[in-house]
Amino acid sequence: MKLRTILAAAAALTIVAGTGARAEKWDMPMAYPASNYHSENGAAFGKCVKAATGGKLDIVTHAGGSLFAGNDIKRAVQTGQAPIGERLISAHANENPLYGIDSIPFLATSFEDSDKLWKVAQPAIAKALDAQNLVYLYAVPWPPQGFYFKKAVNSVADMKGIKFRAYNAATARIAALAGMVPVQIEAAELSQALATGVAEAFISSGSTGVDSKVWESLTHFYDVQAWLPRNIVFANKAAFNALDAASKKALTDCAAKAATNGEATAKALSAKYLKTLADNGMKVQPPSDKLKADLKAIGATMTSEWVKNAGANGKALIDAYEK
Ligand code: PCA
Repeated sequence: MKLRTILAAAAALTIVAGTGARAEKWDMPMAYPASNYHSENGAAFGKCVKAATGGKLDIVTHAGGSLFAGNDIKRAVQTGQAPIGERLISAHANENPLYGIDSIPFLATSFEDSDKLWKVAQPAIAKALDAQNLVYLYAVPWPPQGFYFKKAVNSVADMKGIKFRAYNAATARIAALAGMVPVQIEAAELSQALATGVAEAFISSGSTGVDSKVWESLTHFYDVQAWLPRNIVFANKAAFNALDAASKKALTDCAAKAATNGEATAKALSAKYLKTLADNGMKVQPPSDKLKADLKAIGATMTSEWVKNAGANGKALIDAYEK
């Protein structure tokens, strides 16, 4: 076991003696910077739970992958090394295609459509998480995903050979279909990867572009609005079940608030992030018609691949969404 893992396991078991009543401390690993709205929302969620339980359940967030790296958070919570955590769920689409439903290119491209899709998909995703020893608490979308490059790109042909940072299977597949070279990199390592040339381009929200100060390495942002992926906050099932009824209710009530507040913040910040990119000298623009058409074709390929992979259940969700 890595030291970080051992420390996390020890922290997860820490029982803090409160004033009279026993208080329990839950360490909550998160992957994105403390200043990111997902992380701030997670911290507010923790405060909400602490207040609602009269201090009995103290959720302490650890942003930036400081407790577990993004890719390790889900397993850590599944195995009880952490009682709760936040993870970009589409990064686990290799375990279950349903986890990638929010990253099907051009299926749900606005906050409204993303909500519609999530309403349809959330029960199935919560069930899949339950089968993996996880209790679904809340999900918050990222703003729409656009392309970052260090040159003008007006067609998929212009992307050929570029080293493309991927954060899930869908982003790696886009790279492959566009003739680029995918390289999986956590958001926490993105700035460095761009600075050293390990990656030269990526797809993400304005939020992550601003967090990573990408204008230090890249020049062009294309607002293609491919999809809005979600971070999910989940708890370890045994840890959740060990709570008393009032604490469970506090968790789910605060989770509902966090879902609403997190998404409202994402919406409010969406355009501001793109303005920040532009203010720092990036060319922020819509895609050319040719690029749009090329990407649409890639999207069609990926949609049929997803449906094939996800089977009848997946297809039923898409049909329900499109109804
Ligand atoms: N930011 C995260 C995932 C999606 C997003 O907008 C990232 O780039 O890692």
